[in-house]
Amino acid sequence: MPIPRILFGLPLIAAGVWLPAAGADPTPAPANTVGMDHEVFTVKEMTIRQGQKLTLVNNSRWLHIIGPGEGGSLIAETGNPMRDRVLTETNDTYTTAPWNEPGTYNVTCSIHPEMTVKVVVTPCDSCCSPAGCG
Ligand SMILES: [Cu+2]
Repeated sequence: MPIPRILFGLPLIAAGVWLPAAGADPTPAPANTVGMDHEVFTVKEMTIRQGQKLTLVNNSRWLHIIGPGEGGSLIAETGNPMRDRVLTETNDTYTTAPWNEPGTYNVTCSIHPEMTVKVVVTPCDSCCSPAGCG
């Protein structure tokens, strides 16, 4: 009696599920960045000044597909410089374009709907332009 082919695939599936949990943890995300652990951003909210960029760091061994939106739904937002979804792998870093419009925005992960970080962009004072505000 031949051995069913599925029995050869099961160990590979099990390895794909459990191997990311093995080994040393990746380096934590630096200060003033948004880290990504397994199924969570390391902060719930990040405040930046108008004209600043935002850096997101995947400090987990799991993939994340991040973009504008909330609760795992990627939806373009007016004023949110993230236009497309971005795939981040272990130790990967992504820096957005400048956030030029003051307001409150959301960034989420389409793989992990629990992952949403609020980005608050505060306006520059009248003393400086957005380029010099950072
Ligand atoms: Cu994710």
